[in-house]
Amino acid sequence: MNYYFINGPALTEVTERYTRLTGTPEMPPLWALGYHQCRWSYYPDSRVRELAAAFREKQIPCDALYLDIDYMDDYRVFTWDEELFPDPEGLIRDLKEQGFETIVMINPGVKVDNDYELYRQGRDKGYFCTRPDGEMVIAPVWPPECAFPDFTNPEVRAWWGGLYEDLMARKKVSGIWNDMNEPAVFEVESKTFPNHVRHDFDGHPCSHKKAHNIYGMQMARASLEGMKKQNPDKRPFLLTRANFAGGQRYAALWTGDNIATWDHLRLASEQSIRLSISGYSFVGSDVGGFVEKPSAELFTRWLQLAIFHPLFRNHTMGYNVDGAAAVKKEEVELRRAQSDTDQEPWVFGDDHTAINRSMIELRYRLLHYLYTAFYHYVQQGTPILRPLSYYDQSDEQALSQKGPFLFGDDILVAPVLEPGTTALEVYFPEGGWYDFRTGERYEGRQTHQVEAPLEAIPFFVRAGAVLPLREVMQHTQERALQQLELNVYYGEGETTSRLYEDAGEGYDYESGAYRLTTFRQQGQSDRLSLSAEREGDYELAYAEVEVTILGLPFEPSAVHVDGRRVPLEKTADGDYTLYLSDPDFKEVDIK
Ligand code: MIG
Repeated sequence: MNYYFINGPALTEVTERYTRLTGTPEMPPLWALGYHQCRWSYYPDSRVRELAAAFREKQIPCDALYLDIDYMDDYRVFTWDEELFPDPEGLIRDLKEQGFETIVMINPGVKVDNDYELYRQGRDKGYFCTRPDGEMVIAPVWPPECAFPDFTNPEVRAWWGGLYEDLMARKKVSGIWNDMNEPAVFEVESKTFPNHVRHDFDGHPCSHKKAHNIYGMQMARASLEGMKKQNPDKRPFLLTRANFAGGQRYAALWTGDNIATWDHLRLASEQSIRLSISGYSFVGSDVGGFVEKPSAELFTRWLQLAIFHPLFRNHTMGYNVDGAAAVKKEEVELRRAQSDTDQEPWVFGDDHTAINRSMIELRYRLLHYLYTAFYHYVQQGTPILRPLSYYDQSDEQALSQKGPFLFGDDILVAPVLEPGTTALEVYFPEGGWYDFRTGERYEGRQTHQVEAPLEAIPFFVRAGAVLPLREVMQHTQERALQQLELNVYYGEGETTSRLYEDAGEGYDYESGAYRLTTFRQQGQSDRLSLSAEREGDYELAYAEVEVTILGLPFEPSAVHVDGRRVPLEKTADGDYTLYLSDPDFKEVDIK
């Protein structure tokens, strides 16, 4: 066993160095940071089309829809049920035209069936896991008898990766969801393989005792490599349930089957933060809870928390029975008629629909900011979610804070994790913090009471920060950006913030088509100057920048942008707005 000691001494640096040691992912496609809608399962295809239409009709932004196991023909991976989905290409194309990316599930268990080409290939080539006596491991998962590819064998990984050709290159799905890759096995107490199962382990044969923890990660690796090969110009999106240290290079992760309770809401927050400081930032929970149906209040609070989780996905088990052998489709339909387990953002009454819509819109407003935080994660290993102790580890009060957390460098989130909440006591670490909703400023190293009515999640922007805001769209690629908004939060002394932009898809950014802006703010009692330095040559779609200045401690008399005097408008809230027609501005000076 090798031990690594990492002496930051700053906590953020410990995570950064650990993450660089075990690896960072590539930039995700921008759409993958939008809102995702899932359930077990949307079928047949007409229901998926209705779902897509409902999002657009109700004007609730959404970028991705999922097909859970039922789209397959009798749970045979890499096949389609021809009755439920007679024309997958057509469906996926139509969804794409409406701005939805399709993500489909692929499990490791391969149905034992001599009429199934994939099974025959794996069996004949000896690609499935075996017992010490050389016999194949056969166990029940969705199909009653499954064989399991040995993903620890490089040849098997290459084979498995190649199987994605039809899904990726022909049917044009945008993402893959790997589930049950612990590997999960039904009807045994351990819920997984016995220890004696053999693995290739990249040419160093060993037992499952050694390979268990990396089995799921090697499946994700095989999937990602295959996806990249099929569509080399597109950024892949892969979601996995099982993974291991370093697996953040291959896939996003969700926290598994949770329950629609307030306890699990708190766990969703804690688990996501812990994963993030363990090098794994592309994480989130099943919003609303997987098992059972949340109350309207719990659902809204969950959605509000998840705005700040890099993976933003609503998922529920619907009418199915978890962990048991397959429930017959007719029975599922019967239960569907008898009970209501729908969990889309509009099923909790009109008041909640309006709140839920505005929360998802808020996520889309914050996408530039999240994308920039993701860029730092990819470049530096900087965790996107951090406990307050990461902000100031010399602050004892900050060390003991459990609820509030940091989202990127400049935002402090105070999630509501209890029913009936209307206000929260929030401890603020060093510095000044502006309530995003009202612009009110709170001083740090103190506890303040803040409003937390159902329709809003309290979050605060660091004094001195420049927060980019994106216009709301129904999906990330609805239209070219018309303008950029920048909220400048006055802060004393010098502060830096960054903004990363690129095409949000493809790899041109690797050859310079990106734009990294470093903003420097200098705040004095009678003057504010903001400079912008840029790197990269990505061509922006927008030509206008709207700058809003909040918290200015003096009455300004003159504003200059790159030496030229420009007008400043005072808003109803007492902030100041100026419009710049040159997104390449270098210097804003306010006196
Ligand atoms: O035994 O594919 O965690 O997200 O909906 C359940 C059905 C199998 C477990 C996953 C869940 C998914 C479900 N799967």
